[in-house]
Amino acid sequence: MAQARPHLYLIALGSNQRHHRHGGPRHILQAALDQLAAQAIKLLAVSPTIRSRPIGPSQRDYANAAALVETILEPDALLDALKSLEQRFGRRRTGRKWRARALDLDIILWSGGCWHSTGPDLDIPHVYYHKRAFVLAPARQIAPDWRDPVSGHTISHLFHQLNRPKRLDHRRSPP
Ligand code: PH2
Ligand code: MG
Ligand code: MG
Repeated sequence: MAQARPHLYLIALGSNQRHHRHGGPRHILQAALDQLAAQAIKLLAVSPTIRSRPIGPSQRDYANAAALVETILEPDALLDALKSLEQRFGRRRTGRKWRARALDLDIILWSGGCWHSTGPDLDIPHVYYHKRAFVLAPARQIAPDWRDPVSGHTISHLFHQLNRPKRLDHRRSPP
């Protein structure tokens, strides 16, 4: 039987809570990567871990990283695998958006292009990633040339676009 062709994914990792066994956010990300690699999810590249200021209501800084992975799992099956890993790290689904979490694993890009599930569960490309330096900064270290299938821009371009100094708005009159 022919082997299913593996998919490539770019995954963003985040943590801003301690775990009773694994320790602080950096250790949690490392443990999560180890557990991904122990499943049928091959780590092709892992970025350095950065510390980032929280976006949203949570007060604690995050550890963020990105991983380029290869797997035969389709997007919805990979999402299930990532969700169960989040739960094993104590993540609870409370319905409250962006609360502090021990582990967040988001699918950002997929070699197959775009994916939209019927529910609100999964959109690839990730809806906000092009506005998030905590995703683009690690991602550009491992996949700078990966092109967003919607805009056609590379990760490297999106990162520079986000960090470009904002142009002054000359239409506004001085206060
Ligand atoms: N994740 C969020 C909301 N805010 N802020 C930072 N710095 N890093 C994150 O990973 C993060 C966030 C929702 O998933
Ligand atoms: Mg997230
Ligand atoms: Mg998430």
